[in-house]
Amino acid sequence: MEITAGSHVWVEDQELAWVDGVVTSVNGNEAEVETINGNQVTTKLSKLYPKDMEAPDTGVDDMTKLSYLHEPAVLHNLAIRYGIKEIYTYCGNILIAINPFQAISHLYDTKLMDSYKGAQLGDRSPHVFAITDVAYRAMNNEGKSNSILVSGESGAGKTETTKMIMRYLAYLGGHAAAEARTVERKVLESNPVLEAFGNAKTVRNNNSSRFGKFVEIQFDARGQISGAAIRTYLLEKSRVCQISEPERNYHCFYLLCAAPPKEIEKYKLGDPKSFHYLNQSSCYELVGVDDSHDYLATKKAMDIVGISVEEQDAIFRIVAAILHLGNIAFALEGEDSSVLEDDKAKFHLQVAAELLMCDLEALETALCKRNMVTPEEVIKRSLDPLGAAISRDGLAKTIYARLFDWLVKKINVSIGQDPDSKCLIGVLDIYGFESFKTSSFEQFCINFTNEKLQQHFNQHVFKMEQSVYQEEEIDWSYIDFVDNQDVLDLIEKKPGGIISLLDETCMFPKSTHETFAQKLYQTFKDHKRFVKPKLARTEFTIVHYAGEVQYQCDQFLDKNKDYIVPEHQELLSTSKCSFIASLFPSLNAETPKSGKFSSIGSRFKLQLQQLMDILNSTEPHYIRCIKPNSDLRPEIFENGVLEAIRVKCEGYPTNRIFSEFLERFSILAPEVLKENVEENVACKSIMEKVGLSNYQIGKTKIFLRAGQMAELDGRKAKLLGESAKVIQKQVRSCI
Ligand code: AOV
Ligand code: MG
Repeated sequence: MEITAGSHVWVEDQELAWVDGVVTSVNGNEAEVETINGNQVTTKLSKLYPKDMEAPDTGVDDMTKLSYLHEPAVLHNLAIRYGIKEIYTYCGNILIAINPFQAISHLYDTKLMDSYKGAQLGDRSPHVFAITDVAYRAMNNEGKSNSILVSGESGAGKTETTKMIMRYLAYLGGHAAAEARTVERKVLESNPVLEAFGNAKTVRNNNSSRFGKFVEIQFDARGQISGAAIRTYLLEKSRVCQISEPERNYHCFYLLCAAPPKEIEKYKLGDPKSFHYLNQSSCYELVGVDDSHDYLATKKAMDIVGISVEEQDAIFRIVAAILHLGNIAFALEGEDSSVLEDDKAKFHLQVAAELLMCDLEALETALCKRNMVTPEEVIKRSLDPLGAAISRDGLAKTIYARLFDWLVKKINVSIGQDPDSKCLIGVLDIYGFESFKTSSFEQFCINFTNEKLQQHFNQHVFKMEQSVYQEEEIDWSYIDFVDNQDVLDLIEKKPGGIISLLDETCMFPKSTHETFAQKLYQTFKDHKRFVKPKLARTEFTIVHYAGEVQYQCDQFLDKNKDYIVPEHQELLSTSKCSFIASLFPSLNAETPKSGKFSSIGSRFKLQLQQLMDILNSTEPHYIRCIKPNSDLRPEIFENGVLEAIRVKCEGYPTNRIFSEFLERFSILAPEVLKENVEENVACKSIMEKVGLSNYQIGKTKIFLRAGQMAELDGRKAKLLGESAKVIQKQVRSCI
């Protein structure tokens, strides 16, 4: 569209992201703009976006109703709605949810649920219930599985949204009789249990999920919930032993430290500040969270999901044992051996052994020594203090990870699967995109997941567009869309991708993180999604769809190795606590030989592929969550929504029913209305007269390329401006 003096435009602003204004003059390819906050800005014409002066002041509840589908228009619309506490907006079939960071009254109550039941999408204001209702109805009517995929950066509101979806599904598919309601109650109460053990405060979110979750809710032929399965993905293990300011460890540790005195005494706990695994950060409490209340709430939820009192005791005993393990400090003895540092360390060793119900000396040996197997004999070799601390942390992480897996398995058994269920609704809540000061292997896996999901999303949006075009019988065959396949290849291609190279490096005994980094630099020096930062020796940057993330390779090798020290395995499999022993079943011929390399990265990749296969067999529905900041500028990672819009823009982002189009633009060619032709012909005539091509005429609508609507509006404004001048002239000449 031609931008001239007098055009209403959006111009980029440091603080506000975008600000609107009026062009006062144009000089070559630069323009002067007077913004509404009174500033004069000089900027390139190409950086200006036309503002739709006909857009309603209260915003639109579906972004596809916007005439101009560009970033400022989209953000402005979301901002208007957010301002009036409308956190949900559609973009076609996609629901956009902006995190309100406060409870909005009645937004999720039963009365509201009633009102969404059976309503068509768009009949009522946008809501997570509406999308869920569509999925549920589609499943019932078509007998096909559906899925609801929730995405967005860390802290955007995915987990909260997922819980609302599950609540609404329990409402729709719930049982009338109280005794039959156990399935849905268990499904809902699995959330607080898994959050206590799998969520933690991070820089981005006080209740950040540190694992991915796919909940499959099964329904019987009458549409009632008959079972459920929860799959989880890669829990962040490193957090158990290592946290940095201002983060916290997993919630369960703090909950337990705030337990009633009887428990505190039983587990010999005390102030969280006294535990190494917790005091690496000075954050112990969370605003608005009462740990002692949550401890009891978690136990109650455990009751409901079917975890017995004895099991609960064993679980919290393990949690306490991990805290005590962390306090076992080592000192150097002789040249390269280690001993317990002091009496404090001895005390914690003793308590840890008691709680784990294993032999005290065996525990100490397992921490400080390693078996060296030679053809003749087994020699015990001492570890130095650093080696012993790594050994200790490894043990703590393994126990925690096994405990988490146990919880998931237990919940699944307790809820029960319905073998006869034909249809299910899957709800996906993964960890959102992350970039920290130091991003490690965990962030690499998390962001890889998000890339996978983004690809699924792109393809889905593209398919949806195609189906609209098909319905209207317009030609779409030449529309191409940009994909993130190149990033995925970089990460997961076999052979040659980062995960493959990492596995190779791990199997080669002399490798270090430096040789790994060198290998990456060599292999991907021309890859446009891979950057070697200047002066970097062990860092690399991936240009993700959502932005650049710099990864630190230091711990990639260790973290990729799925390995349990045989001495640890041996120790815990002989624990007198049957619960603990069961977490460490003796190795049999089928499990990989201990010591043999098995890769976390490759297994994760496989799991993700299986997840994608499941998702591809369902009808997907998308919810994109946005985390706003004070001026609602999405942080760099919130490109998801814009990405959807970009995919849309590759095709025909705007369409209008013929009559609407004529009403808005017939002024550009008034003669067409007089000719008494068909509406579609009239639309065509207008486009021809204005000199626009590449648009398409469907059966009931005209489809416009990006920018064409603005062009038409520009012409109209000019025409109105000219006729206004003519009128002014006429008026003046009359006076
Ligand atoms: P996430 O799941 O997307 O992040 P959460 O769902 O945990 O984000 O949301 C973060 C916080 O935002 C919550 O703890 C709530 O305080 C608040 N919040 C989110 N949605 C709502 C809502 N609909 N109404 C009120 N408050 C809300 V991460 O798990 O970090 O990627 O890994
Ligand atoms: Mg979450």
